[in-house]
Amino acid sequence: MIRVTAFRWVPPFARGLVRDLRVRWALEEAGLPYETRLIGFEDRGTPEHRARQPFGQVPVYEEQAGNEPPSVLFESGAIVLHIAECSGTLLPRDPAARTRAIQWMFAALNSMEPHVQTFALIVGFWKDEEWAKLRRPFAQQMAEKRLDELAARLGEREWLENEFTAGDLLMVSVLRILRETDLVDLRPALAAYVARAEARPAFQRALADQLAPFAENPPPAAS
Ligand SMILES: N[C@@H](CCC(=O)N[C@@H](CS)C(=O)NCC(=O)O)C(=O)O
Repeated sequence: MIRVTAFRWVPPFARGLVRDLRVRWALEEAGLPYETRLIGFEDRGTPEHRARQPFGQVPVYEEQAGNEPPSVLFESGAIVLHIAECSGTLLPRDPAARTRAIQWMFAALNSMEPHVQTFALIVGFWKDEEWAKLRRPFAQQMAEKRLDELAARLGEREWLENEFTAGDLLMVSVLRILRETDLVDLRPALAAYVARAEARPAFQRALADQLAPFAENPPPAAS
């Protein structure tokens, strides 16, 4: 039994971006069924949730065989790697190609995501803050630099390596954070890369399953 912890409601700007989507997508690519544990923002600090996710975030991944205690993982990148390793999908069999795919997973989370996330927050969440207006030009410069470098490497390729891997899954997940900006669309190779990945049936199923509870659950009562 596999269980993924996700939020039962998030505001519209976060819908389709919450990081459980990466895990759902990997599970769909691997053909592994799962159930969800949906939590509210108010549950982030509970001892039960902190025991599974020390930072109070989502996603959490639980795997349980029979009555055994579940094995629990947090960090979307680590979870996607685990799913890829256990399922034999999303990582090439050839050892060198496999290591290169893992290298792209780190590149997505370590070299791209910090700049992408910072810029997206500055132009979205914090856009009216004075400090954000001052910070914006450098944040944009850094995000664009990384995007240009990625676009140059991707070139005409379909995927970062010879086949779709967990590296592409995470890289596209990171690029999607910029969906409210034109930074990806301004780079046709990246825009086409994201569109190719989003067209995968596994992504479409994962996205639909993340979005469904948001329509069914009310926002938390204002405190
Ligand atoms: N590095 C973590 C980041 C997880 C993360 O940022 N989760 C967000 C949702 S996308 C969250 O739970 N935010 C609520 C909070 O930080 O309190 C991962 O990739 O799993």
